[in-house]
Amino acid sequence: MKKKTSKATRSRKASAEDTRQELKLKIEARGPDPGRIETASRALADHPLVRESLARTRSRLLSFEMLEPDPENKTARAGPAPSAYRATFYDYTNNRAILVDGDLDQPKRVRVSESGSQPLPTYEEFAEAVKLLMKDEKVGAALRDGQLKAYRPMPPLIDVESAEGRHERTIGVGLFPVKSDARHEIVGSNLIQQGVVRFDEGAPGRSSAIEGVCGPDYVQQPTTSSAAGQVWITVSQGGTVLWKFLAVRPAASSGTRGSGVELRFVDYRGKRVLYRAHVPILNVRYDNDACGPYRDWQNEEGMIQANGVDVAPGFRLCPTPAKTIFDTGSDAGNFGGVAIYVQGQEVVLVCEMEAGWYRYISEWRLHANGRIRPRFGFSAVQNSCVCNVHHHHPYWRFDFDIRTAGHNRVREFNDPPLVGRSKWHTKSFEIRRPRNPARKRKWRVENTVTGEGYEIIPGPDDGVATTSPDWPYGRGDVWILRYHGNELDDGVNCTTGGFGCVTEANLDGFVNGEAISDHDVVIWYAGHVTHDVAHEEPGEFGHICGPDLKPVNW
Ligand SMILES: [Cu+2]
Repeated sequence: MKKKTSKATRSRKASAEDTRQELKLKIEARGPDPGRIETASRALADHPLVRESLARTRSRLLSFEMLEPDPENKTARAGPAPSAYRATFYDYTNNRAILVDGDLDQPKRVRVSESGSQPLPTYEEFAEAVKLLMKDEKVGAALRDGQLKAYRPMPPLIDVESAEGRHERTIGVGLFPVKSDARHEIVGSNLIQQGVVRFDEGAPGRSSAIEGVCGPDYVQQPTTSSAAGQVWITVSQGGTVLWKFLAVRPAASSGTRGSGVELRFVDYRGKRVLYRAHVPILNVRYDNDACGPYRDWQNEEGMIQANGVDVAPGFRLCPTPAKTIFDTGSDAGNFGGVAIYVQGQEVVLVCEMEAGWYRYISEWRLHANGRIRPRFGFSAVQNSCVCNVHHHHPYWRFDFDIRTAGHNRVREFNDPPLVGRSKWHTKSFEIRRPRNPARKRKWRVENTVTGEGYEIIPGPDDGVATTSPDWPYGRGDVWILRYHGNELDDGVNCTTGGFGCVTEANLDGFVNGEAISDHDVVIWYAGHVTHDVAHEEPGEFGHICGPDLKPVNW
């Protein structure tokens, strides 16, 4: 009884505090206007140059992306959103991608080029691939009458060589038996020959489809992998502005394969903390290479449960916390995009992303006290691969600009000290550093002129690359680099190993001896998370990791 009273008192006290210090959000959409993009992308098919390229072909618009200046130009101010775009069509008649580069402000001027590269399939293209399978004499009937359920597997594209040695566009489709004794398999839907590719082993190499599967059921709902959407978020408390930053939805995020929920121009109490913070690299390695390894992508938004008001394309402001697959154990949702909500003294941004059967959570938590908790979560819907022990590796890129882009330096803390008595020492040149929990190792980025700084404190679940069972796949824990506008990601654009596809993070090449003290610095921070589905607690649907970023002398 006594316990109950004290609990009630505590909660009354807490709620009084919360009302007094309630966080207020102001959200403003940053262009371009979705209507304008829609109009431009529709008009594109009628442009004479595009018509010439796609005349008498079977084709589809795969993506329409707004482009940022490349390389990044930091001296440009955060003005209006860029108006340059790239539209990617796939021409199935000639098995090639058609790239159309243009500018919303100059609708008549476009540049058309062709490419032999294979863009990642979209949800709509996958749906087309399934439709094609429905016509197949072997699997078609079972798919049509619901004995087989189609799902999105890894890898998303299957290597099928044409007579001249080129890859024919072939979409991977998982076929899972429902109330039938049909075989579980992963097939290819060849959109060039319009036929089905099957494998003796039941799945293409580096993948698996056997009787045993792990993870919640796949729910076929649309995803979004390219769409504009960014918002300015201002967080204030009692009339004081605490946070101001730009949030970019995964479907509009930077990098070769997206970056998850991306934050830009992050200011705390009117002072710049980060120029850009994102996750441009994500990969997974299986023990004994049971499947994969896979390089993932972080631009495909899936569904979560989020009730609230849509404040901009891809953003929903919610009065209560949004729920992802980690909370519900369900793949279904009522919203695809980034949910924003306040939880206690934190503002939370969260989005669930899909890559094949994987479900990833990209989350940012910004506390009234200046603490930032970047988080990444790993889950999956039913498939045969994830029943095997595997290791997920997200790589955050933190482009700190403490007060200014330049005049930043990084110091490392070790307790016990590495040498002598000093627990702090300055990093003078670019370097890769291991996390070392035994020395309570952490890092501090600070402005050498004004003294403010932010600490990067490793999280308890972030792992250590060298002790991860898949070492050296993870490559490292922390890279401290001089800033370069053309080093926003490592440029890898393939999914699975072999055929010249190296899925490992390729960051070591950026470490080439440049001085970093009193300069513009960037920190890459990797997580190494072992996922063993067989040992998950009931109600546990994956793992979450991430460091804490904490202000000092602010
Ligand atoms: Cu996993």
